[in-house]
Amino acid sequence: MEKKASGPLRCLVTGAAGFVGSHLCEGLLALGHTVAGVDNFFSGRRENLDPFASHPRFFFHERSITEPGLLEDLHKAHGPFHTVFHLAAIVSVPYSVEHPEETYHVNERATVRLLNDAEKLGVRSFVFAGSAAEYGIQDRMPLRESNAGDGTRWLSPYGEAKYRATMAVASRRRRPRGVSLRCFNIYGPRQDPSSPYSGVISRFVDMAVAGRPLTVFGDGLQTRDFVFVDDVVEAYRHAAASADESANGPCGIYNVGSGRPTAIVDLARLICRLTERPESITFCAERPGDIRHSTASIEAISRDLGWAPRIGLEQGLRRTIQWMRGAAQPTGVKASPDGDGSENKPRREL
Ligand code: UD2
Repeated sequence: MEKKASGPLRCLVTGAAGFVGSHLCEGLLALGHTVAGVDNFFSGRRENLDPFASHPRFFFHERSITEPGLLEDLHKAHGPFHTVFHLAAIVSVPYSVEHPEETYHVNERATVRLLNDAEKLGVRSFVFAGSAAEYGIQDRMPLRESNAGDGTRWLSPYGEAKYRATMAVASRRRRPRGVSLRCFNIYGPRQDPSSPYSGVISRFVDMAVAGRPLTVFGDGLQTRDFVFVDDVVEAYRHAAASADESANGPCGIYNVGSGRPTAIVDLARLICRLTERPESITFCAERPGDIRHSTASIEAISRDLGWAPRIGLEQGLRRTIQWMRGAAQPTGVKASPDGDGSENKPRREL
């Protein structure tokens, strides 16, 4: 079923200055929507807002999602929101281990309050940034949405808080319709490579561009499921559009990944090749608490929301490398398909 055309909408994006949030704002603005963005710069970066900060349909509020009455204030200032995209969170897993109470407060309880306020204010759709961390320790791949449950052994307060928030979001069927996207390893322009816990692709690209050896932790045979940030933006738009469907429709939890495992050592070799550097890889001690494998099943999201990733790993890496080298890349949602045929599927998006 093709989605009926929807006109410009008013949206709220929390975590607007984050890596994914800033791409989402840009994509929504490019489609003609009005965007109110919220960020307290705890981990978001002001420069991420630069490409669209002065856009006439973008309104920024430096506030925290933990402030009671936030949504009501924004509703008063801008009028009713069609969709709340809730991405603001404590995003560092090690930080969550050191600050569990703060993590439950921000990632779980503040989400539930926003959800309740969204209901009072008649928001149509509430799309939440869930995480692959919700699956905790698992043996069987690929991971299906039903694999996380109350008996899951989480590796961090981050994973547990995201799981609980996801369950609260997904229980809302109508006004707002709640959807949680369990994103796997997202990568792309604007991902900050500067911390030891930054995404492996941002770190490897940074090392390769600087001419340093790439540091692989452990034997490099551990696998991850990498998904390009523009594809994630499209998944958010598809999820928001599902608010227009029946309350008895599909469940509200979806994995967002490529559906394919990539070994970390293969990733390192590919990045060396794409940056035209000699293969220079240093094997270091395994990272404590590292999971061995993580691959998404993307059956549910492709069946229910008509979403499939369009940017293959090599293409996404090229764009990330180009950005890291300082060649400003147009980002957002105008990416050309990667030739896997998914561009021909019916797509329902905001
Ligand atoms: C991701 C998320 C994390 C949490 C977790 C849940 C990111 C950045 N992190 O952690 O927040 O949701 O999933 O499962 O998305 N590696 C190297 N060399 C490096 C850096 C990393 O070999 O310089 C390895 C690392 O040991 C791991 C893999 O690369 O095996 C991926 O590491 P990551 O930190 O990018 O992501 P991950 O999946 O551990």
